[in-house]
Amino acid sequence: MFNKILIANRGEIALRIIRACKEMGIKTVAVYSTADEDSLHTWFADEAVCIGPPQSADSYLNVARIISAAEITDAEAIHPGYGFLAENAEFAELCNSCKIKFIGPRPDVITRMGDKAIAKKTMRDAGVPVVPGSKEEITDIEEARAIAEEIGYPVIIKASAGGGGRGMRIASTPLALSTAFSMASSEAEKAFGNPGVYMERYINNPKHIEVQIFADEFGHVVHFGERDCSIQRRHQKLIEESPCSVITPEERKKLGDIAVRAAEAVGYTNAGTIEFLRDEQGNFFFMEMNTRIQVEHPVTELVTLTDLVKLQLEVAGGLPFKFSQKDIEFKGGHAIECRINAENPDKGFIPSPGKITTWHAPGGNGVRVDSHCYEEYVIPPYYDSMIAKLLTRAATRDECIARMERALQEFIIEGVKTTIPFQLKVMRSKEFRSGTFGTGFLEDFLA
Ligand code: MV4
Repeated sequence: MFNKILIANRGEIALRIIRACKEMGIKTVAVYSTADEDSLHTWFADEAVCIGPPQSADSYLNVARIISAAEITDAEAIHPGYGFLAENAEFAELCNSCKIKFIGPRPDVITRMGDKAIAKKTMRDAGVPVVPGSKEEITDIEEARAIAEEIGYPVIIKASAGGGGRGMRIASTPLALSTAFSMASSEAEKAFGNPGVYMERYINNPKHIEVQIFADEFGHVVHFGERDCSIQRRHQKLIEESPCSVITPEERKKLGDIAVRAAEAVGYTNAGTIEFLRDEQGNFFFMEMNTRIQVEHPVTELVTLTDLVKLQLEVAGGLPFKFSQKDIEFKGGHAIECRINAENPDKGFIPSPGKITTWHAPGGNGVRVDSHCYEEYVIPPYYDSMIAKLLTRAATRDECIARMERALQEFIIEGVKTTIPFQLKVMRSKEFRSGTFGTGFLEDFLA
């Protein structure tokens, strides 16, 4: 196992990783920008190295400074968290060539899954169900027309280099398709430097279901069940839960087996997520693979009674799994996560940075709060607006919702606007309580 690791991230996830390290006897090195001198991740690490000014490009994305910080402090490995450099294959490659273990999958796997058209082709070849559409990238409008006729309208054009909802266009008619195709391609070129696009049949109001998978470095792959992440606004998740209300244990096993097969097909190692869309008829289709630990991993930790970050460290440290799929049970019941953002939901969710003048975090049975914030902390304007993850766990979904409603009411944050009042309204809505909502939920709810 490692003696010391560096955490190339900030905020709650940096703290989350530091906590796992402390419990495992691993020493920690934090890196921080000048805007994060007073963040808890900077305080709680054994050592902290300033890597530059606030702008991410000059600090948390500055590869040379991060590698130097690891070398100066003798860190043996780097945990990238999520965002920033977590899915940057060149960074993973550079770590490995500097004899610093990158805590995540191999660089070639990151590259392969980073191109969404290649990822989809890889999965189809491995027998994973995918949405009907183009087999590869489409290069001209004639080809696009022909495929759209075959699969039927509406269709969706997606950027190969996109992902997470960036660079998508929907077309309902052949006329709209020409515009959608050329716009998607030129937007992709501008945004990602790669004009490649592919096409799929458009699925109306699907559920966004993702499966947590994990692989050690000895070829063992397991899954930890699914998360329902359908409650999103402009591709920003606001509420996640596990299990998904509409999935039966038989379906869970089937979906889990598919996800494991997908991970095996690419020689995956460490933590990963396979995203699926579930249509209103209950069919599942592979969408994307995320090659990182995700924001919402704690809902899975609560229902499976595991520590996924510790498992990441063990696997990267070269340890084989001490368990197999049959040992993974869903004894935690139900878990829900609310991402508490410093945003104003009454003004289109605009960011609301600044000083937190009052901070009373909720507690009690079945409540977990992951946050780098505290009273008097000043939220810097340079980064993501998430200031806490509030999770509740209970035996049943109804109890879990009641507990979340209680915990949201207990959470008192003053000085900045937060998403708490909005999430309280969602908890109280009939539609959310039904559990049958799709990705269209928030748009309808806001209207
Ligand atoms: C789709 C889709 C409908 N049909 N693909 C958005 C994020 C990216 N991972 C995939 N996305 C979608 N792909 C087909 N063929 C609808 C979405 C989508 C969506 C997916 C998950 C969560 C929220 C969403 C919101 C709008 C659209």
